[in-house]
Amino acid sequence: MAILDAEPFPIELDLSALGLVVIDMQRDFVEPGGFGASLGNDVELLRAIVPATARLIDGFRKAGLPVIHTRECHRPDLSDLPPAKRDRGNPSLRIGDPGPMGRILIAGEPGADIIPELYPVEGETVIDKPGKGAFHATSFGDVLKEKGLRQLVFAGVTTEVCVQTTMREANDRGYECILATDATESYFPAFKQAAIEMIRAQGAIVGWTATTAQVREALG
Ligand code: C5J
Repeated sequence: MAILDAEPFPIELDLSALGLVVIDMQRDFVEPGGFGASLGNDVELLRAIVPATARLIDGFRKAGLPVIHTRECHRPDLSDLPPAKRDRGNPSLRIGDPGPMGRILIAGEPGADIIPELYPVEGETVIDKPGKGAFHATSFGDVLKEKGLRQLVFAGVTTEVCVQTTMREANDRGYECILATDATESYFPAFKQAAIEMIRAQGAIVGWTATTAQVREALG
């Protein structure tokens, strides 16, 4: 057992049941020419968390603890893409359209893959998810059970969409969830801040927050 100096209060970590979930650190969200940029966002904001996320991943790898990566992406035939998702908003490129990094958010295309700096190593699980949350239409829940995990540290993008959705879904399923505040980012800094405050509110209603340094310290 180790104590993580988290907010809104410290949490005891069970290192035999702790894993890291890195959400959607894909080229389509973090690099120019992808889905995030097509929505008019400044992807540089998201790139800024790459060093902290790399340190977090490194800490889990060195501690021999599981790292699970997710990718938001769809089948090439778009059979798992509801029209309500494809047609929302007014992006310059829609999901499935050809872009500079291949078809936007399509499994197997270069843009849908994880950025090289944070690329999974052999043995790490990668979950392709068609939704914002990682549990919907995936094996994520089964993978967590198979690995015997009860506590999850979350990193990735974007804080208030796929990260927060997955964290809340995990919280409802009984997992203790911790958001690594410097290893997550939003295209809207105010949304990130609000998400962090929501998580910490009301006595950790949907989890805890901690910095990468605090998590690494607790990993020993
Ligand atoms: C979004 C995500 N924001 N990974 N996806 O569309 O948060």
